[in-house]
Amino acid sequence: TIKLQINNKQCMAFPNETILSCARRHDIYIPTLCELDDIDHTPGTCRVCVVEITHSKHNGAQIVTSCNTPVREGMTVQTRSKKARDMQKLQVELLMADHLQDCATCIRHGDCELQDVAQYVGLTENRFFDRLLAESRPVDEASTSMIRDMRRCIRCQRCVAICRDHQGIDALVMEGTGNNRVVALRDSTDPMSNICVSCGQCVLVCPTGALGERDEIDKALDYICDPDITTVVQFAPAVRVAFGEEFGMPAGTNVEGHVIAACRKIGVDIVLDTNFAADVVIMEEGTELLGRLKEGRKPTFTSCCPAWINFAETHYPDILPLLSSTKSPQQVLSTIAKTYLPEKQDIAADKIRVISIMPCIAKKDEAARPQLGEAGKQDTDVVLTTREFARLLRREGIDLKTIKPSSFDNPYMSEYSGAAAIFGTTGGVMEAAVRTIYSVVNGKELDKVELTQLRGFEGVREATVDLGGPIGAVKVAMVHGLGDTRKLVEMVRSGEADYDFIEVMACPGGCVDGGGSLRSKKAYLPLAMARRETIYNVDRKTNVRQSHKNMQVQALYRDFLQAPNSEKAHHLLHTHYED
Ligand code: HC1
Ligand code: SF4
Repeated sequence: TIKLQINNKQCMAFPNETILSCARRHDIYIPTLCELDDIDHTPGTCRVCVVEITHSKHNGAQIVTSCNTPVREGMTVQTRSKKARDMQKLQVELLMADHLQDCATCIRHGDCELQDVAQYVGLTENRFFDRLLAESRPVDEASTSMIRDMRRCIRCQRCVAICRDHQGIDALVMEGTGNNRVVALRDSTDPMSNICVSCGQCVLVCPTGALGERDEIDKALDYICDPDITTVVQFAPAVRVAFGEEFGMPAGTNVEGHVIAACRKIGVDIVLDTNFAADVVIMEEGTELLGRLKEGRKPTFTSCCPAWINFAETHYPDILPLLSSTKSPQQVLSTIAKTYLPEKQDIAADKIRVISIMPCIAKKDEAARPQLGEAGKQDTDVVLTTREFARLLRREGIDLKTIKPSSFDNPYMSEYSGAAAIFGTTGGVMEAAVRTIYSVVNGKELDKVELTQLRGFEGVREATVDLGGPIGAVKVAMVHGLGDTRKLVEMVRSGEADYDFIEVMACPGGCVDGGGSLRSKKAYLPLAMARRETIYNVDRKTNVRQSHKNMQVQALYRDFLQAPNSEKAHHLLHTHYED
């Protein structure tokens, strides 16, 4: 080990450890902006982490960036000396000068890492205020789901790293020189060659408001406030366990009742649950899978993750026939809300608008797919990310923490099984499907409904499940994160992998850490475990743990759809993909 002093405190460091890392282990705070420990990203570009080395045998006194300067035996470091503080402040001032300073109009206002460091260094004026520099940089609004505002970019390149190293997409590059150096889509001159799949992982790590979803809060409010419109809100399995944090509740708090109450308070007419539709998806997808297994067609890929669909369509169009044709729960809910619900509740179908709250930005792409609407009208009218929903509640003056929780009251489309609840975490769709398929094949329920082999956090997990009857043992796998997905797809194409059924979630951890979730500053995916534990507990506490036992789902088939994969069900609940 190496001995050194930081702020007059004796510290022990590992060989080659950086000053920043050693300081952190000794609970000494140094401001950082570009650096992100969770993804091992220390490009040293923001220069906010400067500290003063007051003594070193090798180089003497100097100011250095602590994120990429290694410790040395006998070194003395000051992070809060006047010189260090002045230099940190100057760096932040320079960053601000090169950044659009219209903070109040920014999607990250009040939740921004640049604002945090500006406060930390005590920035009270900016001598280099010159917004013209930043204003000339591009705002890319070409995507349905996200906006890349390069006027707010500080060139930390976290987005470039996450897309390249973790998602394996490599859609982002640095382009231009000097003040006009920005992050751009690879081949940005040719929109047709866009390889971004809207997974939103780059948004989760962006420290400022440079990357964000396309904000549709006003569109939602327009519908909610229109007395002629019946607004239906649905919210995703993961939202209820990944939303309370925004309002100061512990990670993983189940705020289902709070979300329902908040929706009613802002004037939503009908609150439904995406979980209900997840049960319907299992009925459709399970039946489809069983049919394919009987025909010997394999593997079948799940199709509820829209960034995965974007990925398959753009990167591996030859595998599209392997994808389940069942629409995602979001789309199933919207379709049923506009067909079945009007029959049951005497509402004019053409007056219904569906707003969904999703931990995902690719769901905005999904909602806009032409094949998921009728006569040019989207089935899902507005998709709000979890972040947008939080901003909407703040705009309406609602504090989730103080609201009295409520419960679902719709008798047709709000009940859900434990199988639906676990859709929100990776492996959940697979587990839910196995529970129902086993029952269909054997006429009895599985003894042990929890498929614990699929519940780790490794990128690819697999299990062999005995479905009994003529089907017998099947090999199933689940993969999350697009880097591992690419590897698995390559193995399927080369014949190296012989799975029967594969669940894919584009975001590491699945929807509990989707690209539309709340952003955790200076961290990447730290809350997934707490959120998924709550989801598993919801499943354990739910009376009904299999989709086919959901009474409202049974009523839907009895009164409306006839049977899973019936002609009507096929027409309403299935889709196709296009390369
Ligand atoms: Fe998901 Fe899904 S689980 S895709 O991860 O199949 O977003 O939560 O809503 O549609 O149900 C997301 C979550 C979500 C769909 C469901
Ligand atoms: Fe890459 Fe996903 Fe961001 Fe697109 S949304 S640039 S694929 S990380």
